[in-house]
Parts: sequence; C-alpha cells; structure tokens
Amino acid sequence: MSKPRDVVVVRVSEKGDREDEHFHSPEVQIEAARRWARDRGERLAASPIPEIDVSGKLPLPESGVAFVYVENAGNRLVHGRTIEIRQSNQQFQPRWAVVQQGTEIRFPNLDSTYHNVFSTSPNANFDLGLLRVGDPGKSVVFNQPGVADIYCNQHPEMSATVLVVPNPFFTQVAPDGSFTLSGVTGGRRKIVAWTPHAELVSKWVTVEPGRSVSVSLELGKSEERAHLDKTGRPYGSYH
Ligand SMILES: [Cu+2]
Repeated sequence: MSKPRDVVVVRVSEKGDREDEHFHSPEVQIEAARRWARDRGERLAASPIPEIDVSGKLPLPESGVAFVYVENAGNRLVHGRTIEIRQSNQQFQPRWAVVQQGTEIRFPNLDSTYHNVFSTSPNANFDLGLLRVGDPGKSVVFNQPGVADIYCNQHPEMSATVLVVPNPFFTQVAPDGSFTLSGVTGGRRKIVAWTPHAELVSKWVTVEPGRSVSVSLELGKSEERAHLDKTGRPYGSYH
C-alpha cells in the first residue's frame, strides 16, 4: 500500500487546468487526481473526500432512453470533445445527445437542401444561418448546463434536444432501469433524471462513507411541444 499522493493534485494543476476557474472545487481536484493516477496505472492510496457509488432504479419510458446525473458535484468544462448532430433526410441525426459542458457539437448538412439550425434555449442561444448543401457544418460549444432544444428554421418538423450536464458524474440508465453513478463525493447531492422532451426530475440524497446510497426516481412525461421559428413567430407566418 503506497502513501497518499498529495503531489498528484499539484501535477495535474501543472497541466494548465489551474486556469480553469471551475478547477478549484475539491470534488473536481480529486476527480482530476484520480484520473491522472488511473491513466498511469496507479491508484490514489487515500482520498481526502470519500467517494461512494450512488445507484438506483427508474421505470424507463417507451423510448428506452434515460440519463441520470449529479447536479452539484463540481462544475467542470470538458476540453477537446466534439460530437456531430447531422442534418440528414430532413431530420437531425441523432435526435438527442447528452454531453458534459464544454463539448463542441458540429452540425454538418448531408442533405441536398438548405437547413438553418438554431436554438433559443437559455443555455444555448445560437443561429447557424443557412447551411448549404454539403456544408461541413458550423459548430457550437455548449458551455452552460441545461436542456437545449435545437430546431431548423426551414423545417418545423426537425428537432433535436441536448442535455448539457455540469460534470463527469452522469450515466445512461440500463435497459432494466438500473443505474450507478460511480465515485460520487460525499455530501448532500442532487440526483437528476432526464429523458428527451420531458422536464428534469430530481431527488436529494446524502452520500456518506460506509453507507450505500440508492435512489428511486420517476421520470417526467415526454411531450414534444410545438415550437416557434427563430424569430419567435409561428412557422410560415411571414412567407
Ligand atoms: Cu431543415
């Protein structure tokens, strides 16, 4: 058994993360230290903050898609992560995504028609303008936690939804409705569940050492509502 590696936190900070204002919470420091050690095949001998697995169950919706995350376990921007939401066959593909804040989403147009991708959600207000046929796509960095509804100003039937989570503590719910959030730091934690097009639901739990934590959640009803165009008017009203 090796000695506690206080030095690990310092080495991680030397990589430049110290400039990230989100880096100062103890949870994030520990998380970064643990990952630094794991990448090198080592283990932290002791952690100043105990980490516990939070597990639970929830009834899956018909879509089979649900995610769970911890809302208040550190705020951390992820760097260098990019995913794509394509415009293909007059739909977004995929039609939903869950990303950690800091993730870049690229929106390439694979169709032979114009699209105009936009969002008016508070955490992701953008308008990519007309994307030409074969456009490699503009991209948006999602830096604010929350749910972003994404639409096309040309085609009201196109929609995608993106859940932006604040930290690495998130997971997809398994087909049997179970989930485990690993290595959650101790304290009062807000566990949040999401399925596309439903309100977020949450429960508070106390995470403490020597005690397993389980939480049961009931998802909100999925309901894709009619939406307005990028100017806030009903589609077609100005043609
Ligand atoms: Cu479109």
